[in-house]
Amino acid sequence: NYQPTPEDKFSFGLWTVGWQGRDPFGDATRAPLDPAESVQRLAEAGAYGVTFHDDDLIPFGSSDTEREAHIKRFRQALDTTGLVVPMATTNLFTHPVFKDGAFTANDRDVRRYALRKTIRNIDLAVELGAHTYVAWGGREGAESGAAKDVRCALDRMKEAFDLLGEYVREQGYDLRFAIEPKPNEPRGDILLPTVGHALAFIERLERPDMYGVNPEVGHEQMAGLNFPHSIAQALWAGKLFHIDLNGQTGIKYDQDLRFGAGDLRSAFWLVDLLERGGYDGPRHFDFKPPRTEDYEGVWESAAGCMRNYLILRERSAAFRADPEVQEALRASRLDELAVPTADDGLAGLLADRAAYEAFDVEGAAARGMAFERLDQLAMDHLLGAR
Ligand code: GLT
Ligand code: MN
Ligand code: MN
Ligand code: MN
Repeated sequence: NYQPTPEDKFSFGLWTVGWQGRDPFGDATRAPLDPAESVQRLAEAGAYGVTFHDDDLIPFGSSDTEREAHIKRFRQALDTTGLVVPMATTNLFTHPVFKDGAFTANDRDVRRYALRKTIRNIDLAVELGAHTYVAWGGREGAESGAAKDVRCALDRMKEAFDLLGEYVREQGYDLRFAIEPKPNEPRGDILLPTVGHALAFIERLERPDMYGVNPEVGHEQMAGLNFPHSIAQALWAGKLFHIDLNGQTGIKYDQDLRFGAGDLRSAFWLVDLLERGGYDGPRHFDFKPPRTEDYEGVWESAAGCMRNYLILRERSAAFRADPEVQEALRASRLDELAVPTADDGLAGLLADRAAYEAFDVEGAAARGMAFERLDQLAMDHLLGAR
């Protein structure tokens, strides 16, 4: 049975099930969804958490009293359902003021406003119990060459994250930042386009420990990259602070399909990695139920995200437990990859005639790697044929 429970740590953004289906070519196909209802429905479906942008919860331009009323209603829904808020984030992309970016807008007043908007929502995030703060710089980028001095923009990006880190430190908050890369859309080219770019950027910050990444399946795949490989490197660096699960079919616009749709084999290897790789954070879905769906379809789509994760988790466990798979892994020498190349040190390596002078190059070149058998076993498990 693939019934999700809070122990599975599934969470959803308010903006996902609440997406009204507006796209660049068409109007909304669904009525607005009350955040309190989303909380209720997500809890009934077996999720444990809900996440939000400031503007998902408190419509942009609300007065202070309206703001308090929205927060109160949301809090009540959390209290009655037991849903938690593991993460929150800032909308720095919808309002026209952010058309040239937020932390890296050419206009200094816009950059200062973006920081204040973020800080205001950090306070709320912490009040609601969040420990992760996501930063997706969707508008940080350009459509043309001279429009953005990228080296200056990276200075401003660093300045922004350092200031936010300083604020969190000063307040004594238990909160870490997770930077979400994306290569393009809505800007022609976005800064920090991939997980690798973000990891390199983080090391230039004043307090690198406070920052990690929030990779999204479709965003790496839009750049033709192998998502499980990106996740493996983030885990290896100790930087997988959060994750956005969804589906994508190759290099095209950001589809945000439900998790499991799109590249299913990649989804299988992703779940296999997350479940074995020591990631214990939320399994967060950032998808958009297609605009063809009414609300019945929206809740089907949300349930499908969790169901597919659970099916893949079971398939991956079966794959790992299969004695034939274990034998195939040995035949492909995965155990040997785990052995250091020169635990005898540089001197040992240089003195070892078997490593070079007496090495049977042709013999080694002739060895098959047996990867096809291994991969077919994975395919059989994924398809439920074993
Ligand atoms: C927006 C974007 C997502 C980000 C969200 C966080 S909002 O929908 O497309 O990938 O994760 O700001
Ligand atoms: Mn995302
Ligand atoms: Mn996306
Ligand atoms: Mn998205």
